[in-house]
Amino acid sequence: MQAPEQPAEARKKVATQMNTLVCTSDVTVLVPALNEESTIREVIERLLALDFDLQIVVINDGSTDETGAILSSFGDKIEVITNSQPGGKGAAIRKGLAIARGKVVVIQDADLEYRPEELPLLVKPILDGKATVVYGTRFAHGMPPHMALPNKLVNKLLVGAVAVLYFQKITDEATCYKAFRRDILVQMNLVCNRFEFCPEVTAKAIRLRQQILEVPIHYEPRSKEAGKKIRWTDAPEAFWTLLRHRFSRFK
Ligand SMILES: Nc1nc2c(ncn2[C@@H]2O[C@H](COP(=O)(O)OP(=O)(O)OP(=O)(O)O)[C@@H](O)[C@H]2O)c(=O)[nH]1
Ligand SMILES: [Mg+2]
Repeated sequence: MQAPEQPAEARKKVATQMNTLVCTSDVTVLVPALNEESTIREVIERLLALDFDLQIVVINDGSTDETGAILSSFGDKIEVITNSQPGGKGAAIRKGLAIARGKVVVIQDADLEYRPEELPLLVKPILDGKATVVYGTRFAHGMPPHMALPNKLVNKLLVGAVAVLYFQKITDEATCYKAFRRDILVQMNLVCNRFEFCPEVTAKAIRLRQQILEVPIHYEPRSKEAGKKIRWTDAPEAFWTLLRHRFSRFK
């Protein structure tokens, strides 16, 4: 099997977009949020405490709890996109990306599975020009002890699928903590709606010949009872997405 090819046209576009991008913040943080009243305030407060010129964009999709009210209390410190119906995490990220102004775009979930204080670990290599795509790996020191067995298994299989399909060795494909130089993410022309965001960006980053730099991060998994929305049905979708984007054309 041949290594995935980077479309020549895509390569050219990346180069030209770098010269024309409007970057008014160092970093745009996209926060997809669906009924996250128990954690959203703390997530935003901890993001605001970071020493970066941040644009924080929260995409609040059809939350029926206090998420919207809590977000309003931050006034113009953050930007909020509100939709009446949940459209999925991937669709939320696409909406947020449309108004992103940072040189770097990074995803922060609205729960506290990931520590906002670790965002600089992902963002700095891109701001310093040392990387274009950075993933926070949860598995640098083995599997997190509180992760459920099926999740451990799926994570292992996803990494295996990336190795087999794309000849790329990474340790954590499904991590939420992913940062991108914005022009690269825009170049991917994302089509995801739900949790296929992760496999789609992994596939397209590799197709665009971007080196994925991994940095170790901490992870505290939450349970379905605590609000986790991803379901086992998202696992086959993830594998299918990796396979589909291995061979499909994208502009
Ligand atoms: N705006 C929006 N956010 C969503 C939707 N579904 C999930 N989210 C948010 O996406 C984030 C991830 O959802 P989780 O349920 O924690 O799933 P997870 O297992 O952590 O999934 P990953 O982030 O892909 O690792 C959380 O902040 C959710 O609130 C949606 O339909 N719309
Ligand atoms: Mg989560």
